[in-house]
Amino acid sequence: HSVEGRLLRAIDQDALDVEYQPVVRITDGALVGAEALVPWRDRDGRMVSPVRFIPIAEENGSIGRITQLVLRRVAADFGDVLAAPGEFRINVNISAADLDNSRFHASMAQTLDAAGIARERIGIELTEHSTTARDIAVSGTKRLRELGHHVYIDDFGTGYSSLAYLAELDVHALKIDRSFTRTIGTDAVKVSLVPQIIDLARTLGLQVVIEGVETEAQRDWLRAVDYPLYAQGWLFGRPMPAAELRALLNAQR
Ligand code: G
Ligand code: G
Ligand code: MN
Ligand code: NA
Repeated sequence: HSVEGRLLRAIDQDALDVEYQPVVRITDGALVGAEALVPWRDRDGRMVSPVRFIPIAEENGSIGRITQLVLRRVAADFGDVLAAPGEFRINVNISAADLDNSRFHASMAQTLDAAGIARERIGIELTEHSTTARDIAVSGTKRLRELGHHVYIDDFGTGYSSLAYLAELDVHALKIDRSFTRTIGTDAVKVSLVPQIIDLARTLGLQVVIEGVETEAQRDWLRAVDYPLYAQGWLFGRPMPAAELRALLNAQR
């Protein structure tokens, strides 16, 4: 059986895991949210990265079902927290193909409404991608924003978006890709780009999430930045099962 065949079977059997990576406020480490991720454990428990299987799912049209599966799981795992008053937010990744798909919008409405989850509590992450038709990205993100979602550009800095495009998309936040984070505190050329991206976000009035924070030195550098920053990374928590995230959440209250 091909990877594609096994992926389709995993979707059919609702056998994809959903894990949650904490998102914290950099100043005090407060848990403000989490990103839902799908680590697929193929046969023998082997991990297949989304980097490998998401493109397959986009190609064969099953990506919409993965997005639905993730949203349903988020509602099942954290519906009570998200339906109660609070700020805690869970982010899901969507594909450009979802934006253009009325079934995505309908099933998300149904899932969230059934669980009593307000749109504000679900963040939507969209990776900038060379093949995302610009008008679809602009109209699709506008629609999500108008519904109340927080919209994030994921992996910022690795894609193709121009400044004009960014202004036109009018998202809430940028997620700075971990390839930039890695260079904080080193002599690499890219080190200067993190302040530049933060300045850009400041100019555009966007929130910033720094991905891939692994060391205390990186965190300390980010703490010294004169702009409110949020972060994800192994220093704060790896992607974890829902029960573990819930324990973190309870410990904070
Ligand atoms: O977990 P890992 O580093 O392999 O994730 C790699 C990429 O896969 C990330 O950029 C992430 O946005 C993407 N990804 C993870 N889960 C999902 C998902 O449910 N849907 C989509 N479209 N992308 C996902
Ligand atoms: O959506 P996105 O591209 O951000 O996907 C997040 C991926 O990055 C997940 O697969 C997650 O396991 C991985 N990741 C999260 N935090 C870290 C980190 O601190 N270091 C590294 N190397 N990978 C991370
Ligand atoms: Mn993401
Ligand atoms: Na990312």
